[in-house]
Amino acid sequence: MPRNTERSREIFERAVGYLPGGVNSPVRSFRGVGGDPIVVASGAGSKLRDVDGNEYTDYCGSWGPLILGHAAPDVVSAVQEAASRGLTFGVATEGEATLARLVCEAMPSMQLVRFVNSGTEATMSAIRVARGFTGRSKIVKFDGCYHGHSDGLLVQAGSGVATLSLPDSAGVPESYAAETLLAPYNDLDALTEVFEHYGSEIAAVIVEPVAANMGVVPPLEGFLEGVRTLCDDNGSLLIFDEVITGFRVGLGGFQGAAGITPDLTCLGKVVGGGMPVGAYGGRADVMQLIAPLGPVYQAGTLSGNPLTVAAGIATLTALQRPGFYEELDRKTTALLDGITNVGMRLEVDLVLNSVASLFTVFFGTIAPVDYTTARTADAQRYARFFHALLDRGVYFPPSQFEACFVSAAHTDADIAQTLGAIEESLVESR
Ligand code: KE4
Repeated sequence: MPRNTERSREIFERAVGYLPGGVNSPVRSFRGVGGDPIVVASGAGSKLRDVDGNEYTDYCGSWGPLILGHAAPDVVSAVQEAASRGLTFGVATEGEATLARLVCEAMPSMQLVRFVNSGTEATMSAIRVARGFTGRSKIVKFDGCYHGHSDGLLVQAGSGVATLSLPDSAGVPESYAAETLLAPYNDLDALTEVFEHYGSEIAAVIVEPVAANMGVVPPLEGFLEGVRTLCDDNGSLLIFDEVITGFRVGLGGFQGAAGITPDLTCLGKVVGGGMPVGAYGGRADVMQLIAPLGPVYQAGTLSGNPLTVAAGIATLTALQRPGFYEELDRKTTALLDGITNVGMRLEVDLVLNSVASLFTVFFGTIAPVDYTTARTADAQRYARFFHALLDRGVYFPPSQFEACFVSAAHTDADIAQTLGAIEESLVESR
């Protein structure tokens, strides 16, 4: 029985008249999978409900923040209580210090932390303070990693490794892009070559410790340790972009799980419990350069706002409950084992990359280790699979090159229903 999409279509057509592409963030337009986007009316637990009344088990989770699921009662009531006392003051509040303490206690490498309103702001600011601290201008990022949309991070590879990058978006001056160097993810030889050419000019390397914006691509054994060593040997700072992995893979982030200490860390998503958030922090001697203490300027009207802080405190408090992550991992393992088994039984070429409750189903035979191998995945097959799932009440991210998320709100019954939908969708999308 085809889904009724009448109201979604009607509302989206109106939105297109006022919003570029009808959306406030490109990936919501379904351009990656084709077809008309759904328009959501509400969420509760593991479920999304669209304006036509269709219900979906949600594995996109608003791209990562919703580790507790939609409208988690403790989070909603914390936000409602905070809102009843005022939405914003532009003055220091106790909650900011409380959330900062929870973050610094969870990730000891973050000796000081500053809250902002998006992951983009967090990475942009971390890069600025790294440049201020080192007095250097170049930064290194990895192909396929995404750190938000600040100018210097929207770049594509130049003619080869150790060449200056080129803009990957209109509106980014070549001069800005030229301050960014690129290397393939998981490729220490290439990064070594970049440092051989530019080591003394490199302020920082920024890396997703688990890449999740080319689909999920975990670090190979020794990769992150090698990046740490190259930074140390060249006087550059190491920035972990844990906007996705922070509080997702464990209370201590991926740095806690891997036992690697970055100089700076960027957070977002989970730390704000679904409210607009970003955070950056790290070594005190670096963060003390941030205004008003030092010469690196960064500011924000709604940074650390009471509602985000209330949602963040409620969320991190829930994450501290004994067994939280073990239960999340148990459910994720049940889902992934099920997908693997049905894929084998149906003889479908699919590969699962996963870390904790983060995973991607790649259609292909190669387990991606970098952007080049990730792009060999069959995005058209994924698009057909996505829509077949949608028709069966399961919402995966509308792109082959994004991550799926399991939340504490997903039940064993959800997992079982999802596996049935996946089996039928794999057959339908051949
Ligand atoms: P925001 O500015 O979107 O809050 O965060 C930027 C960002 C930074 N670092 C990492 C590792 C990220 O994944 C992101 C944003 N993630 C994307 C999806 N993977 C957000 C979805 C969107 O752009 O609408």
